[in-house]
Amino acid sequence: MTSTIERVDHTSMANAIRALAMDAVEAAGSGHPGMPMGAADMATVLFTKVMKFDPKEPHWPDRDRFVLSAGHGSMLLYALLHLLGYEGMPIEEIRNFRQWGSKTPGHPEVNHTPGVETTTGPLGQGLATAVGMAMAERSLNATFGDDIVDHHTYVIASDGDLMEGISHEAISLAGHLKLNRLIVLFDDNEISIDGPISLSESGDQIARFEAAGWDTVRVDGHDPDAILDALEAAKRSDRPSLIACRTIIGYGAPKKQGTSGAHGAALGAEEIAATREALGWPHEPFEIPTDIRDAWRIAGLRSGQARRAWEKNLAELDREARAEFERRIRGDVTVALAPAIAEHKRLLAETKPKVATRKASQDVLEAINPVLPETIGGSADLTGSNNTKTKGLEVYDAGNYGGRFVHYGIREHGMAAAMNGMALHGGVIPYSGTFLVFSDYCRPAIRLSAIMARRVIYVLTHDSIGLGEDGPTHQPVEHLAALRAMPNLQVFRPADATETAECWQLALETKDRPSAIALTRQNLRTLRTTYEEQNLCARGAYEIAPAAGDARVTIFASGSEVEIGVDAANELQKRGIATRVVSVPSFELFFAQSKEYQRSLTEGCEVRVGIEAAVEMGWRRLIGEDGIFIGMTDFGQSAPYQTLYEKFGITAQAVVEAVEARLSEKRSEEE
Ligand SMILES: Cc1ncc(C[n+]2csc(CCOP(=O)(O)OP(=O)(O)O)c2C)c(N)n1
Repeated sequence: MTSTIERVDHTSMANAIRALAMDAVEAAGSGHPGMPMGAADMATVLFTKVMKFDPKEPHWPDRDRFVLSAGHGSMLLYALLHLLGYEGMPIEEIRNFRQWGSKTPGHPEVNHTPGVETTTGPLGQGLATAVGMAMAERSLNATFGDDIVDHHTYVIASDGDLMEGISHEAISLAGHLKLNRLIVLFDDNEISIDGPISLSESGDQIARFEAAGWDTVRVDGHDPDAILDALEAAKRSDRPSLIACRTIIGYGAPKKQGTSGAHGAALGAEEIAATREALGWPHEPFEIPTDIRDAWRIAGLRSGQARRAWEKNLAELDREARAEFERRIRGDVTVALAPAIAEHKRLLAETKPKVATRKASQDVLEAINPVLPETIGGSADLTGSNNTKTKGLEVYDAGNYGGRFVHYGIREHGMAAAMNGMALHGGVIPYSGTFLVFSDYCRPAIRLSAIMARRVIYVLTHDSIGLGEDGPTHQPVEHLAALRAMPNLQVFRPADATETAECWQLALETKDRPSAIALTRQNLRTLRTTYEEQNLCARGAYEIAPAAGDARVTIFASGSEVEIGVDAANELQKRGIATRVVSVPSFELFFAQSKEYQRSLTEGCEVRVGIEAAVEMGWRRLIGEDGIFIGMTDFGQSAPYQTLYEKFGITAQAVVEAVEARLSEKRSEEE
């Protein structure tokens, strides 16, 4: 039993969070006071008694991770960071909640606010991201041992987090993998925006988690002793743990607590005055009494010794292991990667394989994985189709966290979010596969990879009607455009084995952006027949086949359609029309080149053509309003792929005819 004094201290400390949350939301005129006020007790116990972290070193690799999955309750996290003494979190930042340029945006953003581990806001994502953090922790632990990697991932999740579909994927994956370092505190307040949860939910969350293989317990979320006991028990469990904390949303606000009125709006001056009264918190807005502030600061110092001990452990590692750990945490790959890619490209120039780019991707991964032991591959149950597993990669599972291949199951969304968690955790580089068409199932998590600027690599195979008989449900047509529309995502569509190797190199060397690599099911011939040391794909688009003479036509094409472009150019040149072919493995990288370089690819051209077995959206920027686009205008069909290309008119002959027709139109206009 804790003494009365300690108990009073806990309450005062929790009330400091409540007061900051309600006052900051009031000052901003918007925000969510209810969640932080309700979850203040569990957060106080977690951060003052359980978690290992050091506000002076927010990036200490062996810190416990904390994920506020209910990102709308951001003031909970900001109040904690302020009270614990994180640098860059003075009281002014709390006063500036939700304002331009503040460190306290509406929802927590990683990279922006020290101490924030992941961007949250889209409900369910934080929980699923935390699964990846817990996976990465076990993976690194398997390599570097308990002295270097030994921490937990804690989550506060709300009703909304657990109602979202992604939570199913996340909790079943975590249960299957027995991620016992993952501990979820469920802010079980039975309220969401529309009112009581009973309006839309009659399930049993505890039973659901149990069915997924978790340890579960229900506690009073305002009883610090019960919360602490549950957390201590969870740390001893051999399974992931759910602690359902029954709380009252807006705890302390006499009229609004326990109602959806406390969820997402300022409480109002009158209710705030009444809350101060009810909580026994007579202090001015944003004023924290010294003794309470000191208690929080002392809590922030709790792990200083643990961190220093860890630093000693790291210093005592043998030189090689230590350098490797530090390299992995920095995320540097180039020294090992560049020679492996160069050697692989030399081999391709000799063998000139005719392979699908998904197979070419596997071949280059065979060269990459042995030199980059930090890669963790996977597939959403399409391992044999995505070709993401290489020789010697053991399966990552509960019995072998040293494995580097994850069978994610048919959980694309959970997989993508888990990869975000791994990339955020650091020390590992996640890549994993599904069909391009199912990038839609990953999209909310891909968007977060892009917002968070993390190196997550999406291997997206079966990238067009070229997949053939599976038909329109499996044939992506709008997905490349949709992915290219996303800021900060690199979308690659390589045309042959050499381009595939170069795109992989670019994806791995780009530390601060996710990449999607679109790959074919069907075989493609080698178009890059000579070895070039330079990574030509780095320019996004480059001349892959020069014109015989001054080019009158430029054909831009990506992926499997580059060979159609080359065939069309050969035919046009036979007919006396000089044509260059430009391969476009990445729009984003091309548009980042100088205007001069961009223009050089169409210099002197009368006609520009774009070929991609997908919708036109985005292509006009390359080919202009009067360019010819050869691609898809509707969903595909079920048939052998050669038939589909014929029937949809994506052929060299169609290109030749369109170009000739355009040139003769132009001639007659001139006459
Ligand atoms: C994917 C997604 N859908 C909708 C929202 C908008 N939204 C924010 S909070 C919320 C309801 C939250 O209810 P709950 O999770 O119980 O949080 P609490 O009311 O306890 O704060 C909704 C629908 C969102 N943030 N993310």
